[in-house]
Amino acid sequence: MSFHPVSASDRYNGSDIAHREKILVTGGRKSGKSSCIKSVFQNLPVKDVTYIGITKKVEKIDYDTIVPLQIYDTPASLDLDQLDVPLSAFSTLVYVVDMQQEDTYHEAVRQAAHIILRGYFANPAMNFFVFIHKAESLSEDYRDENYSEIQRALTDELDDFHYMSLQDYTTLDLCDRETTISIFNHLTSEIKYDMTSVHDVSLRDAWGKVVQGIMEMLPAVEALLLNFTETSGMDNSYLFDLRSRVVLATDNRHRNEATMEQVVDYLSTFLQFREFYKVLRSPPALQSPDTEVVGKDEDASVDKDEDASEPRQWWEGEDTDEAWMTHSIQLMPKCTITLWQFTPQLALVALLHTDTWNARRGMIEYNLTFLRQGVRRILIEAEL
Ligand SMILES: Nc1nc2c(ncn2[C@@H]2O[C@H](COP(=O)(O)OP(=O)(O)OP(=O)(O)O)[C@@H](O)[C@H]2O)c(=O)[nH]1
Ligand SMILES: [Mg+2]
Repeated sequence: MSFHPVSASDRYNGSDIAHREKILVTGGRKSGKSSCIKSVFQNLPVKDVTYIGITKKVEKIDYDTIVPLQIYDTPASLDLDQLDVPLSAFSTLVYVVDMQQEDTYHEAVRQAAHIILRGYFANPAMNFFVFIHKAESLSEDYRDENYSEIQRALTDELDDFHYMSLQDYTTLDLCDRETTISIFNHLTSEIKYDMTSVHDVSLRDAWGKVVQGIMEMLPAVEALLLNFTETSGMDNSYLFDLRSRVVLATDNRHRNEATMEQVVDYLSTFLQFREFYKVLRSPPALQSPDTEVVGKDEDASVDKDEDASEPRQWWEGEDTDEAWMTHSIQLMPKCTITLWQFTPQLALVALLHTDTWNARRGMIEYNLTFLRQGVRRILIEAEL
């Protein structure tokens, strides 16, 4: 068993920030914006989110995964015109609403409608997500009620919005009722809502949808996963980003939260042994998650310049004879979970019947070779 280590030179050539997909994270004061980003993409332990502190200026978090990302963590008092790039540069907007703060819903919803409309005028293809956050803090009934209420309130706000107040930001004629109705219809069908909490799998699930929304290669990867899962007699398969534990693609069958939770828990537990693999392997050592994530600041540019002197993609310099990391464990008498690393960043996790695994392991691993090659080819082509 061996683990392909992630070294600085294995990473995407991230120095070209213009090619990063930009995600703008906004929301009210203390709604949980920084927690949502840092607990997933900077591996901040959940117990430490209370100590994050107020975000006073925009912080950019570069994250290398299937698509290189640049996530903007913003202060509550964000002025959209003061960003260092035009709003049109963002492919995705995530608005975080604190589900606990009923007294500020109205303000949050009003601000969300305004920001979403500005985003739409700047880039009509922008993806919109609303994280209705801190869900675990409310009882189940109350939580579902608030979740629906916030969605209803934002829809009403977009319906009643004084569109003409934003005329300076678009060439569309906002005096025309038909135009505003079509904007409203577009946004109500495009805005995706997720109930999230740093305390469970829901936040990673929501981020998975965000990243999937910007993966042009998603349908091709999903088709390969579906084919593999069906021909191998598996129940479910998930392509994970290893560091963030965000799902980048699935076979999209029998998907449910309990299974997701089980798979993410397994992966989290398994990844605690990363350092163990590091000891087994000779250098270059596996980097710790914190050092892999680079905030855009002066120090970071020094590292990046060193990388830039010898730009390498993740597939370059790989020893093709080296075995990929793989692992399997019988969770319950009838259920086995298996993991195969595909690239330094990605791993496939699959759930299947223990009988199937015992009887067909050879065939499954044979099929897997083709799946791995197929996924890697799609990713390499997307990079070139
Ligand atoms: N119960 C609960 N509390 C959370 C959750 N996420 C964040 N918090 C708490 O919410 C508070 C604010 O979190 P931050 O991530 O700093 O919020 P923010 O939106 O970045 O805040 P500002 O940058 O100051 O606007 C902290 O005390 C967190 O502990 C969650 O999922 N559940
Ligand atoms: Mg913050």
